[in-house]
Amino acid sequence: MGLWGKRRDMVVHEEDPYNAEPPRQVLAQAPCTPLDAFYVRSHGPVPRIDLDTWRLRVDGLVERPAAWSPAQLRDRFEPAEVTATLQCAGNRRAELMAVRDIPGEAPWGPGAISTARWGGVRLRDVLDAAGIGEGAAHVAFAATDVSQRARPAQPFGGSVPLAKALSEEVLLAWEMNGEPLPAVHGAPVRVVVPGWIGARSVKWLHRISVQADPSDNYFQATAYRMLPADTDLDQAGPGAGISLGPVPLNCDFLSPDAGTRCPSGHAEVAGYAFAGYGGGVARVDVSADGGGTWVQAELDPQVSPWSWRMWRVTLELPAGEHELLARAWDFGGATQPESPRSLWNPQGYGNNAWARLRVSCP
Ligand SMILES: Nc1nc2c(c(=O)[nH]1)N[C@H]1C(S)=C(S)[C@@H](COP(=O)(O)O)O[C@H]1N2
Ligand SMILES: [Mo]
Repeated sequence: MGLWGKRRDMVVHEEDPYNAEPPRQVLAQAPCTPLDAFYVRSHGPVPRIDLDTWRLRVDGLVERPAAWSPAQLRDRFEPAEVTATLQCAGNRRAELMAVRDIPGEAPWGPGAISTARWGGVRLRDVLDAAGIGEGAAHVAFAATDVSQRARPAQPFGGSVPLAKALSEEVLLAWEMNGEPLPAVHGAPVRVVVPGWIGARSVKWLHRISVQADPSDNYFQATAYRMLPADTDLDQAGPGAGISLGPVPLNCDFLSPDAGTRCPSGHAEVAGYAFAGYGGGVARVDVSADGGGTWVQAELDPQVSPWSWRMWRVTLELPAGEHELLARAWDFGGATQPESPRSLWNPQGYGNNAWARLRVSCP
């Protein structure tokens, strides 16, 4: 086993803090990602937490501020489960970096995305118990891990608008695929905000604050924002650009692996598509001729409105090198942009261009 109980074949972008994604083929194996393969994105070291004294505080614009122990959370609120895909805003950044360098950021491939059956309680129930006060518009989450990457160094945090926080799919989770939440994924309790970028699903949660404005944490106010391509990062202050929330429609290949040979001329091709915010994937097209013609992939069931959808197709390919393309469509008839060129941004977020994969058939 590798670090933090992960597979040895994880693609490790950083050891400390641990940042790693699974190989494509491993993600292809099941709609829920095994815990030893689920990607990890952390901005600071896994914090040490004393469970005897740990309390989850709920404060700010609430009528009844509270502090809950893990046992009290379990006893007081109804259990809830949601199967949801988590995707980092930096997923597929490597393709943006091929357009133009993005210094200081990890070159994530297509695997900064994974799916789990999350278990815990609804954030809404915990907020209801506190009683939302006058002027409330955002719910901020504060964690205990200190990130040296933030300016100044500070614990990780973020927020979501009150309406999302009160949606039934948003959980305070302590189980993943029926197992206790592993330390590296945020134990004892993390937030899970289905359909939103991974950064809003705050791990090692210790404080929930209801407030009038979004969190002023570095990872909400400065990082995880979509900036115009010509922005000078040294000049852009907090609040610049678009605060990332809902995940844009995306898809990628999971099988075969990049560079695979398919001697028989049949290529069994599979991948994922994720309509984070759109409620489901309606169609996936695959092309072997640069987008001249497209075939529609077969779609596996949509396990939950908040999960990705696996797809597969068999292609007959003549001998030679091929570049395969894939693009998903949502139920609104929207599809993905063609090229990462039009999406490049200084922090390398939100690449959802058509997926590309090279295979060779001798
Ligand atoms: N406390 C804390 N929460 C965090 C982070 C972090 O560094 N610290 N990283 C965020 C980001 S950017 C992502 S993509 C997800 C990744 O969750 P995972 O490591 O469980 O896959 O956690 C989010 N929550
Ligand atoms: Mo992320």
